[in-house]
Amino acid sequence: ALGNAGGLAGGPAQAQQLAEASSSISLIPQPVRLRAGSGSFAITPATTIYIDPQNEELRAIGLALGQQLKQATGMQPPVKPATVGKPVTGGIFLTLQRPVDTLGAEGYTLHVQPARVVLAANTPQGVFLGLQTIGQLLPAQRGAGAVRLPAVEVVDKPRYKWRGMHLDVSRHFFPVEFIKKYIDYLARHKMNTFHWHLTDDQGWRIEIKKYPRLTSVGGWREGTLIGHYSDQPHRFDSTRYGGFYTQEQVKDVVRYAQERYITVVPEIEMPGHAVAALAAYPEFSCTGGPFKVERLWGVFDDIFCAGNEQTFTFLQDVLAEVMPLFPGNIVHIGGDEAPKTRWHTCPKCQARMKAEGLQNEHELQSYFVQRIEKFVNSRGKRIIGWDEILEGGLAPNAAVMSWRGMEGGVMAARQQHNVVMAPGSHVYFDHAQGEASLEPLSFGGYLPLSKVYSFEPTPPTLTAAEQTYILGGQANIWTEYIPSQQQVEYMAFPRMAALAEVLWTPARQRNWTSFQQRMQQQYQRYAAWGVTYSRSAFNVQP
Ligand code: TNX
Repeated sequence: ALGNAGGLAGGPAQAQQLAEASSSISLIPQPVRLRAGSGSFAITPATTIYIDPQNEELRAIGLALGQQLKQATGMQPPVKPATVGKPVTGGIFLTLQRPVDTLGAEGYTLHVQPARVVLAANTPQGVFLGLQTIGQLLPAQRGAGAVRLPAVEVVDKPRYKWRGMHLDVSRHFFPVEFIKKYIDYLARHKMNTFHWHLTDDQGWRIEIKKYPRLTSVGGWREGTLIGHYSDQPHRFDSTRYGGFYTQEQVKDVVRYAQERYITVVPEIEMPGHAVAALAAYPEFSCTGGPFKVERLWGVFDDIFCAGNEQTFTFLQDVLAEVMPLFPGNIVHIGGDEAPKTRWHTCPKCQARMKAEGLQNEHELQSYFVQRIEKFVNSRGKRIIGWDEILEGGLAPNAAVMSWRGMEGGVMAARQQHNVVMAPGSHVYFDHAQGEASLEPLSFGGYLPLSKVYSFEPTPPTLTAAEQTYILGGQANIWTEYIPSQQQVEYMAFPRMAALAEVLWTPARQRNWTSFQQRMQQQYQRYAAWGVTYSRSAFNVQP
């Protein structure tokens, strides 16, 4: 099905291009400042990685670099504390001792000289990000023997602080091993946020001890949709499809992400996209059910009941179990695509509206989100929601993830709320990236690499003060038509590379021609990592 998948033989012209590209410095994302020096640093059996003494976090990063070098060369350099006051020679020095104010928490400087390599940052996270740059100075091929890092001077820091990738594990489920791989890929692209879409109509994917039916019932659907989503009649096979993550597995993933300086943002959808939860606990709906975990895609009328006190108790119990698993300070509460059909005819919802003086069901949704926000805030965290949470009034401390274009984000920024831009027009990686006839079945929409590269997260219509509320951007991978790990990779790559550069590199330095050239080497890296990447960019005239 993945007709354009990478790893297939390219033409001779392309091979030639690849060979030339590999001898130059090809970094993605492009750093803020990059100056090629003369000569190179040779990695030999004598090369040592030095770190600031007594810094355990740097030690872990040093070990990671050692692994990286071992993969490239076959040799594993030792990690040793540097001697204070004595300059490192013949080694790679990771240090926090040359702080540069303007580089912030994620910036770094990297000096590769024939005598030494010095990677300096204000924080271990900055050092880790610089390590990704060193990784790209190494040849893509593994086990290359003795290698040389080209002399270079890099001064670098990200443009945005939210550089995210989302993955929907409800419509299709992906095991922990794949989630870790995905996190690795994010790290190598200097992304720092993983938005884990854990619940939806077609499956609840996180263990909640107080409500075991969420996963024993809500984690499984009877029959898997076969074939098209068009107007053809739907057919299902007879398998039971599903899965979920235990809390232990979630902790394991979060730890893994933390080691790579990636924040995991869990999403628990409410009040809509809740059919899997309602199949398990129909009493939290307006009608009482019964419901089945959905096997079709779409938007469904049965949502959490806003008139029922027990619904709030339930959702707070769920969040109380979820929040401690995630050290980051943001929880995604969904908020998108919640039809108000049931609320409109539900006596309890209508009574609630009357009692609270709410004019319409949008205000009832706002009431719903604000109650949840209060609870989340009381536990020291903040909420983010899809841009529908603007309707009926934004909760006081909520951030907005703008997906129906940029307008929601613009409105939120004007109200001095934080914003993450994820517009369907530019960063929906579930859309096809090449000529339709060559691509696997996907959601409608056409999103070639060049369009991702043209994404501008900060709307120029905002004032300078308003622009500071734009935290960054992210791409979403909804998996209705993405049943396999390989296909997730196919949809993610190479588009993640374009997004990474959009979110990291200063806007004025963005250059599509240069990016395409640098991508030649990135494709080689993908091949070496074993990534199923799309070659659609070769077939399509942007
Ligand atoms: C809309 S984007 C949704 C998802 C679907 C997606 C398909 C968003 C917040 N909601 O439930 O998977 O469209 O592209």
